[in-house]
Amino acid sequence: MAVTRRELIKSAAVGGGGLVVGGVIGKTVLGGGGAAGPAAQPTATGLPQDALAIAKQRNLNPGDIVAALKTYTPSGKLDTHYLFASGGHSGQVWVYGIPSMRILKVIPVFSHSSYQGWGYSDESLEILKRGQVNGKLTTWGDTHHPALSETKGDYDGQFLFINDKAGGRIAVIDLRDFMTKQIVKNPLIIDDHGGTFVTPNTEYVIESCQYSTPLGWSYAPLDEYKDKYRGAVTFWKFDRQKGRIDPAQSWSMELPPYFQDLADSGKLASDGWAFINSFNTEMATGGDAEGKPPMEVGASQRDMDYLHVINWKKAEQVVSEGMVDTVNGMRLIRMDMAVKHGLLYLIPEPKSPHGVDVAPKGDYIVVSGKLDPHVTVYSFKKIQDAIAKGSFDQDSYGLPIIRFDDAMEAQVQLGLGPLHTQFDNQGFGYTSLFLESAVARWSLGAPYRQDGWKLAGKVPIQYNVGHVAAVCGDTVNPLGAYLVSLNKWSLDRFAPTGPHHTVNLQLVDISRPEGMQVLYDVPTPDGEPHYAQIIPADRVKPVLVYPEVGWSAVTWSKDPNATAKGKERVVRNGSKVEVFMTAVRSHYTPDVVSVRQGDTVVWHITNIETARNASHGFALPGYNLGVVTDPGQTLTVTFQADTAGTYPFYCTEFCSALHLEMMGYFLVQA
Ligand code: K7E
Ligand code: CUA
Repeated sequence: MAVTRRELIKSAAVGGGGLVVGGVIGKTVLGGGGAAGPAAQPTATGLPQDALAIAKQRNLNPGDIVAALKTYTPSGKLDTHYLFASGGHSGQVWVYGIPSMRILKVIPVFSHSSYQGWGYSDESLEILKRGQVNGKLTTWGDTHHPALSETKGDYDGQFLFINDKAGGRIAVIDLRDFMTKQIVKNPLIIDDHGGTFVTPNTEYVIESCQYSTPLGWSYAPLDEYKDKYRGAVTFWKFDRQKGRIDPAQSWSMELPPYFQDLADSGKLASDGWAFINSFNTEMATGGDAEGKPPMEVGASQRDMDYLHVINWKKAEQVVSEGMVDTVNGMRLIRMDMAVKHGLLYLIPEPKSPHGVDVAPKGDYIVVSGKLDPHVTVYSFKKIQDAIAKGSFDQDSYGLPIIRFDDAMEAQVQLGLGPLHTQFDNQGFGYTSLFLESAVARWSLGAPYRQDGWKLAGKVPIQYNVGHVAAVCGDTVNPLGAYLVSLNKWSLDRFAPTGPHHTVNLQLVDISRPEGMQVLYDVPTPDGEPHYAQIIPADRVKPVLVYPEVGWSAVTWSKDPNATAKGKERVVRNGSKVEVFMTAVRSHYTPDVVSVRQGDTVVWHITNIETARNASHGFALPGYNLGVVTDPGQTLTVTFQADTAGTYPFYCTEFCSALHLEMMGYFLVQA
């Protein structure tokens, strides 16, 4: 059955409803019946201009054309959603637009950014220094799970948090200017994984450990693992007014040395609770060179690991009553206290669990075991009933174990290697199938849907999906429409670029009940993303220029070192030279700065522009310095003028026709 030009035009007009997608894939569907316009091959002067001829020449089938129509975003039109994706071991956060999948921004977080001067200005260096690990300035990170701030369980578009698995750190990004404002280092754990997840009003940002060590990562031999090694979860208190985590109001709970994994916060029915997976409840410690089982074998012997169920509302009370130890300045609820006050329960969970995701109403908790073809659904009500009944098993640390059958609501067979689940507005869950390279759609039982717990369809993805993200897909009001699959292997999807392959994000249309459709592949710029979140664009309200000229992006107020036009100066005080400079198209004032070798130079730069997009860079070759000031912004760079010489400085942002002339001389006299 060939598709005629008339049908194509109709399908374009209705956005896909007029065509059966997939039904005609693989056949010659375009240009039949003499409908194929004039030039079906590229001409000497370029591509054919007739739509049908282009489709034929590019070998596009109707499904491709529908996908193009759903994603193509004409020049000047804006995307309707933001995707905030972890940048993996780039240490950064990436912002994409949906449906175009255009990359909009890399937000520098844990790693230097040459482009944005992150890690070179005093302000950004100070933020990175707060996150140093073992006193070492740590300039890379492994970001895993971004979390948008929430109000009543919905994304509010104000802040974004992200963890650094490698350093056990949490960053706070302000979405007024998409800039990192704070990094905190967890004083108990050297690495993390179950972060970041926020409680429904962003009271807390949750971060839990991955690989156990003695708390504070002090030395202990591995044969003392059971006694000395521990896991932990930290509830970082977020001060929304200040836009910062308040470490003094934060607290932690000691956990057994089971490798804690993904976490999620309760909401609505389960508000006040948190859930954390674990693996390696075997407490394997490796030693394959000494004839012990390799780590991954030792850690996969048991059929069940433990879901950790934490009553944080009650724990908060225990903390406020002072029933805590203080370790490295962090208030810590010990395991015995947690048991005594009913703060921590375990529930068996099958086969190397990875993702734990709370359903929109907070009533069900979905766990995926990597080696189990099912997702296991626990009922929060059943968990509460079991706790009330008080009949538990016990682990070797005396922690109460709720019996599997007492808490389990359903198991849904989905396929191979289920990892992570998101939700839509139709009562469906979407679970990534890592081994199968597919995303499964499955129906939730009542009160979500009447058709019961069952698989409802699959879409193949390319390839080996980790997380999936749907629009508001982990909130109390998921919106459906789009899903992004964050795939680990790209294999053959892109023109080859050597042995190191990029990671592949795929946009999937989940709006149609009859089936999901992959719409678009996009390679990542740098690093392997894990989780992402999607928010409607109109919920995010960034400023386009800073509120006043002379603005500090860190304090969000007038910078005391701001300089106005006409007030530029160089102030010498002994061997300290302070420069108060303005930048505006197309000059710096002053444009000549002379110092003596050995002087300390404190260089304040104020971009006095008020025009959108009028950023100015400041590059100082020979001193490893490059920063960027955005319209209205003031920032400072401090350095030792330790090497005599002649150093032209210049603007790195092509800001005007006389951009190349936007330069000056920094003279260092021996
Ligand atoms: Cu599955 Cu860090 Cu959430 Cu990677 S984790 S995929
Ligand atoms: Cu300022 Cu180029």
